[in-house]
Amino acid sequence: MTILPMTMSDKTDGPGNDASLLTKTKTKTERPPLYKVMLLNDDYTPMEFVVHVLERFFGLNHAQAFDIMLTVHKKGLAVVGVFSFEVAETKVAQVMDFARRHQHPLQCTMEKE
Ligand code: TYC
Repeated sequence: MTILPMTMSDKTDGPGNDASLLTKTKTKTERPPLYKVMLLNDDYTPMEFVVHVLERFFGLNHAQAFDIMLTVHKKGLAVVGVFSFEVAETKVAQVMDFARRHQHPLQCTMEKE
């Protein structure tokens, strides 16, 4: 009869508790990335339609919506909100679909912050 020494992987202190696997401790919790949602200017979409979009899909009051619409009109684009990937994707899709249904060329895009 031969007696062999036990290796680390033989020494367990219960099911799923192999002693050699107990060193992997998670030390950091990273926050998920955020995405800027932007509206782009064009020459055809009516100002009131853009104001309505900002109120309806981004929860802005009329004064806030009017200000952001004017910023887009003057500067070419503006960030209208910052969201998780899934929420940003949904907002962009909702705005693009709403604009298409009303036959306006309004463009809404997202970009990693
Ligand atoms: N430039 C448009 C106009 O003069 C208004 C407008 C504002 C269009 C913002 C798009 O994202 C936009 N009617």
